[in-house]
Amino acid sequence: MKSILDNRAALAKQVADVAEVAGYLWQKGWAERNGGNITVNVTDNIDDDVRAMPAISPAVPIGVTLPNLKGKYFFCKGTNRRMRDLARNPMENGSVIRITDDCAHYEIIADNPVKPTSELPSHLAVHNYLIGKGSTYKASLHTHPIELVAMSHNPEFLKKDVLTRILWSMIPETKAFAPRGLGMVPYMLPSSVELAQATIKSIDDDYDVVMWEKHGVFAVEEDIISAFDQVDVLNKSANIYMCARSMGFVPDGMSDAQMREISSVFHLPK
Ligand code: 2HA
Ligand code: ZN
Repeated sequence: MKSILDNRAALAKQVADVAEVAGYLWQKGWAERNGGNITVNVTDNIDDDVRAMPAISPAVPIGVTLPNLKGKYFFCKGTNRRMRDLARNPMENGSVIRITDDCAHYEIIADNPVKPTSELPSHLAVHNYLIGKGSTYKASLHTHPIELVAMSHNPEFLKKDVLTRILWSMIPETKAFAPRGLGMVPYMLPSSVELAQATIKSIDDDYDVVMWEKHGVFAVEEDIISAFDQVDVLNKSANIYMCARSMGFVPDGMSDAQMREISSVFHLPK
């Protein structure tokens, strides 16, 4: 079957990276049923031939107007689709969409009319924000990492940067590779505009990974592999913390001085 990915190596690589990450999410138990979603801004790898392609769906309202997204292209996981299926067949469980010139609708371009993720308004609002800020970030990831979600059920951990500090202090790599820590968004209805706005506010406070209380995380990065890596290192620390607690003790964590040393050696922002 013909695919938009044929003879477009850079675009095919972006989609292959999404499929790779979708497989990891399933293997880690972070993607039950249709849980989680991924969108990647693929506009840089769209050529004139794709721009000339007719839509294969009617224009669908996004629900918000996003002025920075005019004519932008995204690869999106399909709504109600499973990560484990996206891993094996990305173009049958996701699609490339184009934002129409009114910045308020999307249309599906290829390969199949797979309707994008239920969290599309959040994802696109975040991409709109990132472009507006001049960010080079192209990928956004929402997933349900078990240990991090478990920790978000403790009100103490929801206070600003309490959980960040605990997670950073579990192993030196966490601060080095998730250097902005973990933002916190209180529980809000999945897919709601309020949740999208709160997520953007938290990203604007200088977080790459934001916790949605009792639900999951939302991460942004240059590419989808890097977004996954940030969530993975943070969740690894959450797992170490829980292992220590289940052995019957509260882990000491690295000291403030040890963490300051990491920040200085790795030139970290916080
Ligand atoms: O797409 O995880 O939050 C399924 C979800 C919604
Ligand atoms: Zn979710």
